[in-house]
Order: sequence, then structure tokens, then C-alpha cells
Amino acid sequence: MITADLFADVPCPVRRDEPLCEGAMVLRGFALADGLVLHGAINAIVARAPFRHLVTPGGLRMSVGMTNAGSLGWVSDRRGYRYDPIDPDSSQPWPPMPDVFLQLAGAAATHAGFDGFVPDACLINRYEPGTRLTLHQDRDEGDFGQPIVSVSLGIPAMFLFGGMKRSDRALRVPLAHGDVVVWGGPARLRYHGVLPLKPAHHDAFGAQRINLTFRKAG
Ligand code: MD3
Ligand code: FE
Repeated sequence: MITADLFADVPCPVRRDEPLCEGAMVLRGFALADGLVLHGAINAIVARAPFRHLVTPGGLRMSVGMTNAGSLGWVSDRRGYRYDPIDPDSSQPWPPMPDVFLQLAGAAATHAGFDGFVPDACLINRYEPGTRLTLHQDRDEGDFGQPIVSVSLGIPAMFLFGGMKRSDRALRVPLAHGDVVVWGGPARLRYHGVLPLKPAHHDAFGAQRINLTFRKAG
């Protein structure tokens, strides 16, 4: 076979692994082949549970639009942050986790060395140009031994990967459509955030970035 010979031992230029630090690995292009199926699944979820701007316990409106899929959804209001089985806007359970979400998150976790990852929560974040996420830790889950898998879709973003203290210097990691990041082990409680998005356009997602964050919350 001609192609097999030509491409033997040549690393794939779109799908490659980039270790960030112990426990954190960027899987460039890992979700590229699923882009259209993910797009359809996200649209079906958003039709039942539209994006909304949550309010922080301090009363600030978050610029990121959020919704959830799975048996638990992350919510924030004046009472605090928590995982809730019920969408407070509809008083219904969150839409179920689509199969393509579960398969992708499990495969990415396995690829990064975390076998048997079965998320029960998928937070769907929507960023438009100018939207940002300030430095924070993810501390609302039950078991910090479980990794977090994040999938970037649509326009690019500059991710900030900090240390164990808010004041620690943050590494800037560009994330593009199809990139998946697995955060576990000692990276699990590192501060992180997203710089304000620059205006851009993506053929399938338009002028937005969608980030899927998979967690074992319960
Ligand atoms: C690093 N979302 O929803 S995902 C969040 O792009 C959140 O929407 C960002 O941070 C986004 O909480 C980043 C990547 C991520 C998620 C969890 C982490 C990075 C992490 C936990 C520890 C360290
Ligand atoms: Fe986070």
C-alpha cells in the first residue's frame, strides 16, 4: 500500500499530545473528527436548556453563557456554587449526556492515563468575543482524584494555567477547535482561567467558542 509506506513513522500533524505539566496533557485535535456530531448534540441540549448568565455568590453576572448535560449540572447563584440535578430555569432534569460526549471524554482520559473515567456532569460554556473567565479553582466536585476533561470548539482562546495560589504566574496555552485537555493528579487543583476572546469566526460555530468540561461531580 502506497500511503502506508509514505506516512510510516510520520507523526500526525493535527492530532498530537503536548504534556503541560505532571497530570495535565493537551491532546491537540483529539475532537476534530467528532466536530459535526458534537455540534448537533450541543444544539439539541441548548434547545432544552438554553445558555444563561449565572450570577456569582457576590452578585456579579458571569460573561460566560452556561448550560449543562448529564445527571448533575453546575450552577451558581447568590446562595453559592453547587451541582444540582435540576435545571433551575426549567425545573426539569438537565438533558442527558449524549453518547458522543461520554465516548469522547472517556477516550481522552484513557489516552492521558486516566482509565475508567465516567463523567456525570458536562458544563457547556459559551464564549463570545470579549468574554473571559477569571482565575479560579474547580473545587465543587466530590473526588479530586478524578480528572477533568475539557473540549474546545469554535473560535480560539488563550487559556491561563496558573499554580496552586492565585498569585502564581500563569502559563498561557492557546486552545483551538478540536483541542482536548485532560487535567488530573497534581494539576487538578491548579488555578486557571481564559483571557478575553478576540473577535473571530468559525465555519460551524460562528463567532463563539464552546467549551465542554466533563467532570465526575457526584
Ligand atoms: C485546569 N472552564 O468551567 S476548561 C470551568 O475554557 C473552566 O471554559 C474553562 O475552567 C473553559 O471551570 C477551562 C479547562 C479546565 C477545567 C478544569 C481545570 C482546566 C483546569 C481544573 C484544574 C486545572
Ligand atoms: Fe474551571
